Amino acid sequence: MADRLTLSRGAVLLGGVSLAAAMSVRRLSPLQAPAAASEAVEVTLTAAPRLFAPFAGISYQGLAYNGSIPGPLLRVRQGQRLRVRYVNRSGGESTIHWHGMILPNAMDGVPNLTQPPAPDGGTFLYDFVPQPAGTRWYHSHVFPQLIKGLFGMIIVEDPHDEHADQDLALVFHDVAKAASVDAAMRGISTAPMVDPFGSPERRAMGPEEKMGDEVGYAAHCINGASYPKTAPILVRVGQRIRLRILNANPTQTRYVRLAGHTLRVTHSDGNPLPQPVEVEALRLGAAERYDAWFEVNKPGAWLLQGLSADPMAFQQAVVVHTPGMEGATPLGSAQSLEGVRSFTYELAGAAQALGTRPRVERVDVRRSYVLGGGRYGSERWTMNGEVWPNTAGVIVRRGDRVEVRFTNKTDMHHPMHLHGHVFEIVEIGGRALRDPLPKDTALVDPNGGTMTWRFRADSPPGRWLLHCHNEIHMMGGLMTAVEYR
Ligand SMILES: [Cu+2]
Repeated sequence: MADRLTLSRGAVLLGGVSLAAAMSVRRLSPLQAPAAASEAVEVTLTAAPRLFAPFAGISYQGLAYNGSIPGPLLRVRQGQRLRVRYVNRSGGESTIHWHGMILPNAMDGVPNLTQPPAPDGGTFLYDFVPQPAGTRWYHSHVFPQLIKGLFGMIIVEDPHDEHADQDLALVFHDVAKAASVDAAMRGISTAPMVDPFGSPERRAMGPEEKMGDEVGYAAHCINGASYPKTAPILVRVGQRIRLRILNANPTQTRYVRLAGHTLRVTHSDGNPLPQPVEVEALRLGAAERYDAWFEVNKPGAWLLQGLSADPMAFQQAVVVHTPGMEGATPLGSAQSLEGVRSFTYELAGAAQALGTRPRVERVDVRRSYVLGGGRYGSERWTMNGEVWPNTAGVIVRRGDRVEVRFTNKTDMHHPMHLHGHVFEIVEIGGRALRDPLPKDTALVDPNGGTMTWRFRADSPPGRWLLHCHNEIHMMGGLMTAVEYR
């Protein structure tokens, strides 16, 4: 199939990929020469059905951008304009949401809220200057197209970033069992919880608790392939490697570990951390990203893995090896988090003692949401007892300082996502963060857990969705909006 990324005069295309590259770990091209302010990146993205077979015995009728799951890796320099001509041949209405971007509301890609969806066979032009810099992503905002494969990573290069010997994009994604998606939507799924032992998700559940809302997955992938078909990453002793990791799973949290190494986390959801944190494992809620670095100190072969209690979890792995070690048995990690120092917001934000409060600041708009619902056999997931579109929004004026607080009365973590803004986490479970964490998606703890965000309403005016990024919960009503008046 022809590569449908197209160029037009005066435009540059960075990070374009061929279909063949879809099956390998994509090595990002080195930084390009700075582009002139007048230059734009022009891309055509075509969504269409694709049979996806990452593992023997798995043949999944999915959807793909330009024939590839995940979609092409897009790469632009800070300040460059991006023009994406979206050609929708998905078989239904569709949009593209630019997750983590601050952009004109009409470019945000929410069907019937910010734009009329492109009809099947139709097109839509997305035209904006991607910002802020960092690791972001794009995906359909029409259910269940994200679940079926319409997602990809977009990187906005920051000219001030530290040098990396290799800069690697790793999209963690999974093949959902369609019947379990339907059952989860009705709250009667029999798919088990697969979070690893020692994880907060596992600890939140009672031993006899009936789930009903879990989605089951038939295959686990990184960049379009399952281990052992994932393309290995060749590294050299002395190199410093930057990993940009996205959890594109529509419902599950992913833990990621590189055997034999610690990871230095520098960015959360593409935004620089107050200071880097050293951990043994990353924790990524649905839609979260982390930039994590490691140094190669000795020859060897190691597995970079997604951890879960799913018996097929081994599929989500790639081999990282030094020259000559491609035949060696790679060192792996146990599928457990017991005794493992994994990333937490509290660690990265230097959480203070219980009972501390975020620093006093003028706040113009304050909103509290109780997250509820999700009982066995129910399809309702609520905010203050209501489901979208009846949930009360956050009404702001441009320039307002806004505080949003969540209290999660359900027994599941919720990856809450705000469109069009970067917020700061300032409080978790009654502990203030000394260094507020800049993010666009954050997991709110269950069973009465709290989290407070602050942000400035200085994005382009419009209606910006605020919702759970677990697709089942979002479709069950766990959604509202920040509205500029
Ligand atoms: Cu949720």
